[in-house]
Amino acid sequence: MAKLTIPAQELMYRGHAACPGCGPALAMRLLLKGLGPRTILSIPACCWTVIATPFPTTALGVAVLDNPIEATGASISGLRAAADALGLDDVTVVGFAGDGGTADIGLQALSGMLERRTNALFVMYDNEGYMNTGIQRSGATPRGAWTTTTPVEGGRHGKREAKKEIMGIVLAHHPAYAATVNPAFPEDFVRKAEKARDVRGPRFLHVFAPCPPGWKFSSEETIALGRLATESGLFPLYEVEDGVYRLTRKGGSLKPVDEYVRRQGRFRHWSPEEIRELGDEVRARWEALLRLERETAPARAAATPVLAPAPA
Ligand SMILES: Cc1ncc(C[n+]2csc(CCOP(=O)(O)OP(=O)(O)O)c2C)c(N)n1
Repeated sequence: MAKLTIPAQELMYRGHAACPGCGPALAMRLLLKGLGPRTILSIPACCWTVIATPFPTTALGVAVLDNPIEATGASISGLRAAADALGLDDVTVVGFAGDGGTADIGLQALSGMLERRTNALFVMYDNEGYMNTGIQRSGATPRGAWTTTTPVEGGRHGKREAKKEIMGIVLAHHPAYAATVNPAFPEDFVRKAEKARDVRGPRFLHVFAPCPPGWKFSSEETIALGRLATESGLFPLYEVEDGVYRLTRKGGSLKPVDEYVRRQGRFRHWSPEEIRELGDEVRARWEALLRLERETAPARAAATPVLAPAPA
């Protein structure tokens, strides 16, 4: 059997306030296993502020700063400058925000941090909605999903617009490192967190983070749903380092998206036709990713056998 490579040290403790089966809670646990104790977290208003830090308690074994929802990118730029001024070179400065605080309300501060090449890591946990304030739609909510602000009644059919592609937005800033991670694949997650700790420059992780109350599935299914999301191509696992794409999980054919959709109450109103359309979309995106991997692969000169010149 393959050797487990997940560090034993826990930096997220019992007594936190997350819901049972919370994807963002698993995300934090695995992230800190990869990053280790020399980490400073900046967390904006989101579920995680409530989970970790009802003053004067904390469920985290690292330093935490609460910041306004739009300011995470600016906050970690300031923290990095302060850490550098104090000579704390070994400290990893991390922004940890929901999809609303990253892809919508926090987008300009994130863009600024990436563009200034701030030496810090921004982590977006994607529970696909403004969950802390009562399951409102965000830019990252998928098309057709029910939320409290995209109802399914009176001829309405959930969110009309497509999910915002945060990786595309981030990659347009040419970060030093960006990757997708999913708590259902913990070893891949921790390896990428370790890499995100060690690379210098602006770094980004996009975390798949199922939300049982928001997506309407039962809390013991978080990992099963996570596996389905990646195995059916909805949430591919890949990393981009200095512009080179690498899929970190592939092989075999993609599973149909049906089971992923059918397991969640937020998609209960979908017709078979809509599920088929999603399947087509997902396959097209998967093919595009495979193409990017091929096109950005470093030249394989070293692998090409070179014939020694014939003796004179
Ligand atoms: C400027 C501003 N607008 C709105 C809010 C209210 N608010 C607090 S948490 C939150 C939801 C954040 O959603 P997201 O970032 O996706 O994280 P999640 O709650 O899903 O964990 C909102 C809208 C706020 N704190 N500040």
